[in-house]
Amino acid sequence: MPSTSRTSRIPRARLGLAGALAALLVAAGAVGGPAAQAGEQHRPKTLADLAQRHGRYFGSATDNPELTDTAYTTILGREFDMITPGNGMKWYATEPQQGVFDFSAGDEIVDLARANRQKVRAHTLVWHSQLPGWLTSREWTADELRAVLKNHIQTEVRHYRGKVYAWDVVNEAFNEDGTYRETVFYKTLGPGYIADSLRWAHEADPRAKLYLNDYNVEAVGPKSDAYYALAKELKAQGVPLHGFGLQAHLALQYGYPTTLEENLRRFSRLGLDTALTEVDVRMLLPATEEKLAQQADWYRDLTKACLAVRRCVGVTLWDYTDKYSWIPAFFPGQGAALPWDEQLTPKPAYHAIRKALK
Ligand code: 9MR
Repeated sequence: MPSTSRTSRIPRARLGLAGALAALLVAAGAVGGPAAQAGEQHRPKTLADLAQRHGRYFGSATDNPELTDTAYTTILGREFDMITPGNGMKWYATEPQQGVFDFSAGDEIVDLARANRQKVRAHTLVWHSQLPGWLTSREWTADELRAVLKNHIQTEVRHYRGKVYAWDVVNEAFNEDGTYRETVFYKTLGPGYIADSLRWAHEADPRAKLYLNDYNVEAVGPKSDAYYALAKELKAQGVPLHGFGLQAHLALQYGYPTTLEENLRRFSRLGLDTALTEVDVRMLLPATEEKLAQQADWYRDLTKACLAVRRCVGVTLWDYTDKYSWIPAFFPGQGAALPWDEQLTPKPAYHAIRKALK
């Protein structure tokens, strides 16, 4: 279970007693003026508050360009206790030239998290996508690429040491059929690049929870089976793997992954944390009342699946509002995937998540 600096992490019984006492004192006029009376006590519970009562977090991705939108950052800072940079910690951003590191985008998000007393899921160290040109535009020998990879991982992880809760160390390593994706890392270094990456990251920050992370792994099937087999092997070899991230980019037209809970549970049994790391539920546009209701049911069900499995530590939305969703640009004609609409108004999905967390 993640720890957090938020006051609501105080064990519930103590908080309950303290809260009751405070309420009594306020009611008796002993402490606080009108502002105190109108403030904290009547503050509606946020998704983070509700999730924390289950020992879980509720998070959102965010991205640097959005941070000038104060209506957006107000909700981001209020509702969530975990944030993830959507792009700022990726290789193209952090090592734009070989050996030249730029952590400004990631730092901005870590600083924001600190200001809002949120934790950070850091994303991502080793991925075939969003790599810098210097890496993709030439051939590497195994020795060269191993050195490049180790240096990238350790420099970045060391930079954020003690500042992030978890790392998506390797992202999207498998194909849909459960074979290894033929990335530059796999082709040059073989499958051992995954264990090596985990070991290097662990050396650089022994306290960070280290994850493998992928999409289309929510249901039991060839791709999640491949992760299950790999995780089992890595655990048996003593490789520092702590969690499995299920991105959960779902689409109404493809059906709900009904084996999600069973799948989470089998990874838990391996001694791993699990997390839903990039949740969105897209639909074919236009969004109708019916589709939004179905979407709400899916958000409810995935939240409940996480709550039902002890080692499922939390849920992260892949940004919280349709205003900043990646979906319309990648899947033309689809969208409306998140619990807040483009005007930052909560949708049925938001209320369904709240209900699931109660
Ligand atoms: O949200 C990210 C978007 O802004 C980028 O353009 C995109 C590029 O592929 O990556 C998005 O995030 C991805 C994440 O890093 C890994 N899983 C899939 C996400 C959606 O593409």
